Amino acid sequence: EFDYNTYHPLNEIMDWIVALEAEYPALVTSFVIGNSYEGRDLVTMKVGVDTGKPKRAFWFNGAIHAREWISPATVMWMTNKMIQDYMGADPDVTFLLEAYDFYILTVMNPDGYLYTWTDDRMWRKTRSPNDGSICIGTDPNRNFDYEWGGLGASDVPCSSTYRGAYPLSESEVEHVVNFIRNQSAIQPFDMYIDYHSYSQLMLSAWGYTYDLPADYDAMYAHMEVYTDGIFSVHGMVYEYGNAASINYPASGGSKDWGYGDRGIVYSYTVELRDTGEYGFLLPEDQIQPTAEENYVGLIDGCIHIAGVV
Ligand code: 0X9
Ligand code: ZN
Repeated sequence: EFDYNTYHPLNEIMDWIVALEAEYPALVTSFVIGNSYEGRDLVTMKVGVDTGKPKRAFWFNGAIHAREWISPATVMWMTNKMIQDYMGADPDVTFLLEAYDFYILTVMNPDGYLYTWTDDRMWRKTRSPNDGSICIGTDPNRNFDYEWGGLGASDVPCSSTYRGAYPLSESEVEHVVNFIRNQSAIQPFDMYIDYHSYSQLMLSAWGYTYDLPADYDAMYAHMEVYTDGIFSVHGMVYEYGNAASINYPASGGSKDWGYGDRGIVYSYTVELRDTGEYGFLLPEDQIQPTAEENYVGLIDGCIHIAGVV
C-alpha cells in the first residue's frame, strides 16, 4: 500500500507509476517522452477513459524544481484521488475523464530530484554541466523557448535562475515542449499547470512582462474558481493574478510558453504551501491538506474550463 502522506525518493515514484498502471489499466497508461540529461526516463501518465470519441487534454506536472518536494507529492495524491473518485462514480470526475485525457508528469526534473535525496536537499536546477564553468545546472523554468532570456533570467551559469546556453538546452524541457507540441496536433490542450512551492500563489501569464495578456479576464475568472476551491477545503488563501506583478518577472518560464507558444489560456504556475514557515522543507503532515485543497481547485477549475472552451 503506497503511503501518500510521506515524501518518496525517485525510484519509489517510478514504482508507484508502474503499480498504478497495473491496477487501473483502463484508466492509466504510462509512456516515456524522452530522457533527462543523466539518462533517466521522463515517465508521463495519461489518465482518462477511452470513449472512442475524440478527447481534449489537460497537462500538469510536478518537480520541475528539484527541492520543491510537495509538488510531486501533491501530483501523486491528486492523481490517485482522481482515479478513486472515478471508481466511486463521482459525477464531475467521471465527466472529466470521459471528455479529457490528463497528461501528468510527476517528476519533470528527475536528475535534480534524485540529487536532493542524495547530496543537496536544496538543489533547484537540472544537473547538466555548463561549458567554461564549474557550476552545474540550468533553471528549467527559465529555459523554455518563449521570450527566453529577458527579465528575471540570469546568463550566469552559477546563478540559481540560469537560463541555459540557449532555449531548450535542457533535455527535460525540450521533451515536454516536443510532446505537447506533437500531441496538440492530435488533441487540443485546454490547461497547463506547473506545480511548484512555496508561497501559496496561482500565477497566470505573463511572467516575462508586467503587461496583462489579452485573455486576462478569462484567466482571472478561472483562477478565482480554482482558488475558491482551495479556500473551501481548509480556509487557505492563495493569492492569484499575473505572475510578474503578483510574484516577480521571470522569462523563459513554463506558463508563458503554454500560453504564448501553445495558446493555452489556462496556463499556470501554482505555488503550493506554505508561506515561508517551513518553505521547501514542508512537514509531511501538510502533504494531505495541501493536496486536498488543490484537488478541489483543480477539479472545479477543469469543470469551469470545460464549460467555457
Ligand atoms: O521562479 C520561479 O521559477 C517560480 N518560483 S519558485 O520559487 N518555485 O522557483 C515562479 C515562477 C512564476 N513566474 C513568475 N514569477 N514570472
Ligand atoms: Zn519552483
